[in-house]
Amino acid sequence: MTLTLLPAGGAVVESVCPRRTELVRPPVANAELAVLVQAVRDPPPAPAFLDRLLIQAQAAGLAVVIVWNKADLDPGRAAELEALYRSAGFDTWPASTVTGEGVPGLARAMAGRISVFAGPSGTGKTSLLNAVTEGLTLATRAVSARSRRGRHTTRLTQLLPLPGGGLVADTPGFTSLRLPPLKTGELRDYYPEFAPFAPFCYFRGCRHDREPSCAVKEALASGRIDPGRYERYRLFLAELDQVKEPRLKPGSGKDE
Ligand SMILES: Nc1nc2c(ncn2[C@@H]2O[C@H](COP(=O)(O)OP(=O)(O)OP(=O)(O)O)[C@@H](O)[C@H]2O)c(=O)[nH]1
Ligand SMILES: [Mg+2]
Ligand SMILES: [Zn+2]
Repeated sequence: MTLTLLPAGGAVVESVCPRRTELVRPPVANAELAVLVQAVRDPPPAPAFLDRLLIQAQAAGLAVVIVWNKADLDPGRAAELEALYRSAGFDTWPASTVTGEGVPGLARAMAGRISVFAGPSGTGKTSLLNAVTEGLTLATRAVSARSRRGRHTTRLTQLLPLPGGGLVADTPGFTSLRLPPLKTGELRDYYPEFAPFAPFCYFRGCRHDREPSCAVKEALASGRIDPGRYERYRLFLAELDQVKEPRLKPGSGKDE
């Protein structure tokens, strides 16, 4: 959007730029990369929320990276979480604003692009942004000593220029997110770990739910797909089903 400020106050919208991408939460248009920040501890990882963010960002056409921040507090856990989401097909790494681990990689991922940070309060989004941007000192605040949760320090979404080119939106933390309005048959597209197996399912339109001879469920049974990710996938399927679609009737054919 281009605005012209009027001398008497107020502004006129001169033009509205096309929206190439659009996220509902955080409400940011035209971002190319979603940087999804989770802490390994304080606050604890929130996998169901992370999976919702992954679905939203991919469905909106953004590239995604997952950063496991505060790796200094539990390096072993950071490595586990990285391995889990890497084997699911995502670009992910541990980070720490205390040791500096993962910060150069983040700077490289963001260079020359429009990025948006998203994650729960207190995970260190603003701290990471300060770490990648020399001279930037946005306010950060310790998590509550009692609840180990963030204190909603960042209150506004703001777009900042990066020193090496590119823009980044720091955003307020949040922890709940509705799924985008997908058909149940579209949800599987946002699970890269299903892709190698899906062609071997008996039903071409298999949702990897209750269908027989499902290669994804076979991969799950043999430990090649993470059970937590799969379980949340099924909960999301049920959620989408409830929102809009009537259940398919039995016997609707091989190409359902
Ligand atoms: N141990 C450790 N603490 C960190 C790290 N990164 C950030 N913190 C601390 O975590 C607390 C929260 O950091 P913020 O950057 O304010 O978190 P945020 O995600 O921006 O939080 P909101 O603005 O509320 O959404 C601060 O006390 C930081 O110093 C880290 O890598 N390791
Ligand atoms: Mg913040
Ligand atoms: Zn299947």
